[in-house]
Amino acid sequence: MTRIKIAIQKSGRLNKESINLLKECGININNGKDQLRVIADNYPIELLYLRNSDIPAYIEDGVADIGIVGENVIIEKQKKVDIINKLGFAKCRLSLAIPKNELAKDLSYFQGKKIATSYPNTLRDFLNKNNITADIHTISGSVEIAPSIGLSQAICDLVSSGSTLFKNGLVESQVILKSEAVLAANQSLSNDKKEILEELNFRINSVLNAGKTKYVLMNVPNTKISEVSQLLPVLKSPTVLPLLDSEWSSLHTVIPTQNIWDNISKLRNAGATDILIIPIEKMIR
Ligand code: PRT
Repeated sequence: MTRIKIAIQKSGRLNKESINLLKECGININNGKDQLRVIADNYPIELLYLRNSDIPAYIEDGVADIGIVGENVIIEKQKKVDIINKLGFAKCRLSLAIPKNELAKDLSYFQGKKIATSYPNTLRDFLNKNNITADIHTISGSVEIAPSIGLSQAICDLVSSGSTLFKNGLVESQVILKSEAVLAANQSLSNDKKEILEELNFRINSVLNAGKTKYVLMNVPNTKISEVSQLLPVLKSPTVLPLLDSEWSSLHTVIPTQNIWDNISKLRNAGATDILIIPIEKMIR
């Protein structure tokens, strides 16, 4: 039987959400302690637990067929893999940062400066594209302390909340790229494996779409149904069911989680009451 091999991070920021996503896709993952390879018993997939930074090379080489990995790592490692889907977690940006008392009005500030980073390839490409020549100093960790110990005048590192920069007296000056976890694939998968990947990606989309939306039920006076319906960013058209009280109806629909409170306020103002907001587990489209 053909199985697809998926690489996921062994431990670190991507590990938990990668496993959760596969579980949400209905894949049984029974992890033994310290197991580095796990075969699912209800889906043709084998999990390989690897380091995030090694995953792009393993996918390119075909050691793994697919993988869940930070997009920034694929770019930095300059590996040729296909990005199949963006997964919406581990969001961050790779940014240039400088001591907070410095003023960098534009990129020319970095001309001739020493910049510490763990992302030399991405930084070099960015500086070359912008005709800036700087001294790139590659270090493998604790990049944020480089300016305070006199190692560099600026840094280029991943930022999510910004608190690490703040704690180290640095400010973000320029975003180089935005990244999130992605599903990536080897560029020459067999047709059998492509089929397995297609089904997996279909399930992933159903999980991701469900997270982006809520199921909403509300009571609406019959005289207001048309007004309320016009406010709904619905899939097709809302479901309207009669209530025992013949002057009222129950209206069911799906609305985006983003800006949900703005939408709910508009619905209330238009006459909807008793509004229930319910999570959706999967959305098949
Ligand atoms: O060892 P392995 O190779 O498996 O993992 P890794 O070295 O890649 O490290 P890990 O697990 O820390 O990060 C995995 C991936 O998570 C990264 O490649 C990114 O794609 C993503 N990610 C998202 C982040 C962050 N957010 C992040 N904030 N990776 C690192 N950071 C670090 C950053 O380097 C800095 O030190 O967190 C600090 C900044 O965070 P804030 O919140 O203070 O801004």
